[in-house]
Amino acid sequence: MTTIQIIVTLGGIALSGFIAWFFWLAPKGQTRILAGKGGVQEVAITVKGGYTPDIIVVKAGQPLRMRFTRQESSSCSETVLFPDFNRSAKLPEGEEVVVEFTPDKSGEFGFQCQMGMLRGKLIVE
Ligand SMILES: [Cu+2]
Repeated sequence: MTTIQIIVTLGGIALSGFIAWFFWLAPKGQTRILAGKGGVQEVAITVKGGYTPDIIVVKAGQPLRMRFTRQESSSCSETVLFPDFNRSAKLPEGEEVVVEFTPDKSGEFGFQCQMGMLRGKLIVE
């Protein structure tokens, strides 16, 4: 084989590996939050029939600021609860509500509306 053929073959293998990873192995639906200026991990969450994004990946030990905006009048979603962090917040329709705390333990922690019908997950690494 010539050098060119070897490069093309290796390139092909790398490409199919990437495609396999992309379609089958890459985590789906997770939103990874990176700390911005001041070291705060900040994310805007829309509440409308659910939480968007609903699976949020953050780092432990860095402040987390979640800006909730509820875009519906259904009473189901008017309160969001973080039972593992002892936090809850009322979400008036159309208003931005900030929930802020520093996740200090790693693991997966759910958040939800009062009745547990809407659910999201905080993954702390
Ligand atoms: Cu509910």
